[in-house]
Amino acid sequence: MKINKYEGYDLDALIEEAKRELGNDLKILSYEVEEEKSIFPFKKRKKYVLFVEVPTPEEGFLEMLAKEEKNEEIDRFLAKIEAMIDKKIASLKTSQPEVFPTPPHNEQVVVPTKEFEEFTGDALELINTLLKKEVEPKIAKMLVREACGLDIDTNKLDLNTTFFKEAIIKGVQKKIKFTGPLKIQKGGLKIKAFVGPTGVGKTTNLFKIASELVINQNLKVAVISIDTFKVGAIQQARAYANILNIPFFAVTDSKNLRKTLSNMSNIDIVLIDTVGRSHYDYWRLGEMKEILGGGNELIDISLVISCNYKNSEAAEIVNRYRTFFPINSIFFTKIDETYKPGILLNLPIKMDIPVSFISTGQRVPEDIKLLNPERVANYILGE
Ligand SMILES: Nc1nc2c(ncn2[C@@H]2O[C@H](COP(=O)(O)OP(=O)(O)O)[C@@H](O)[C@H]2O)c(=O)[nH]1
Ligand SMILES: [Mg+2]
Repeated sequence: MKINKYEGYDLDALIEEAKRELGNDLKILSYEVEEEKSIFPFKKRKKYVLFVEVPTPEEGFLEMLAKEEKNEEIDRFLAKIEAMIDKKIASLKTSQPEVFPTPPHNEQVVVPTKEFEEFTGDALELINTLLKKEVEPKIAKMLVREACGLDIDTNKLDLNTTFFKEAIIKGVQKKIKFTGPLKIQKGGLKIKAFVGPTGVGKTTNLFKIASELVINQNLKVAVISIDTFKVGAIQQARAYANILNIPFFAVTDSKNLRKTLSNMSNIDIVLIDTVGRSHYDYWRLGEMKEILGGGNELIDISLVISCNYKNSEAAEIVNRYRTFFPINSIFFTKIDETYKPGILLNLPIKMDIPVSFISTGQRVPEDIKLLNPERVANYILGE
């Protein structure tokens, strides 16, 4: 692989120069920012070094695919691998202990007496409330049971709490795991990556976290963007990193990730942003897995999911990502864009994955909250 190096004081100008030489479909490998030393502090300037891959005709297999060349051989091979992955996903699904039907999308949810005949009174009322928020029936029953006792008159289950909120908190405490705040030690290099579909809010929320760590916790943070395809996608992340004045690197392969990580001796936490792909895009996910796997260090992976996804869609996304990455936690976003946030209960319970944060709007850095049972209950009840 041939690499061109561009040095200068204006990063955008360097990118433009590289584009003029190598074409618009530029593949930036990495870039470095150096504070130029000067005896006059006010004369300090930032110097950028940009490394760009020079495209060659004999590219690797993945690059070839990236260009979407029509090649029957490759198409057949792809179809075969996709079938294998589908089979793997299907086996994962069947290994789930239960099947959870999705409730219909209508406002007027009537509790069918047969399905919920074990409940009475307020318990039934709460189930109705949960179904309206698109909590799946089995999940609703499972949660409400945790806050019930036997009503002697009817011999059925009724709430033993005064308020719905208390009942939901009880259920959530039993059924959902919470990661709690990020545990970062000064000097101990922690690596956290955000994966998930395009547009869910990975980049903006990564920088909400980065801001909190830099500004309030005084930690040394670096950001690495893994972009396996388009260069334009890193611009937004780079802009945020410049605002926070933290080191930012863009890498496109595992060797560079390893190299970049090995130079981070004085960093407390590295946040890795990935460029979202369709979860049906096996090749991009495969590439990303390869790059993330190249870091050697243990990477804590958060799957970012928008609360306005349909339940079935979200489950599908989790299953697909799970075949590629060990998902340590779910990071919910866009709670402000839905008034039926049943997904907050359905997904972590069905998938048995801990939950971490929730993004409550577009503002960086303030629109983010750590999830706990009380917050989940508030969002479900719309408080
Ligand atoms: N309403 C709302 N918008 C959000 C939230 N989080 C992110 N966004 C917006 O969603 C869009 C995509 O975000 P981005 O971070 O670029 O997504 P990415 O492709 O996953 O990196 C941006 O316009 C964000 O401002 C949220 O919690 N609520
Ligand atoms: Mg992004």
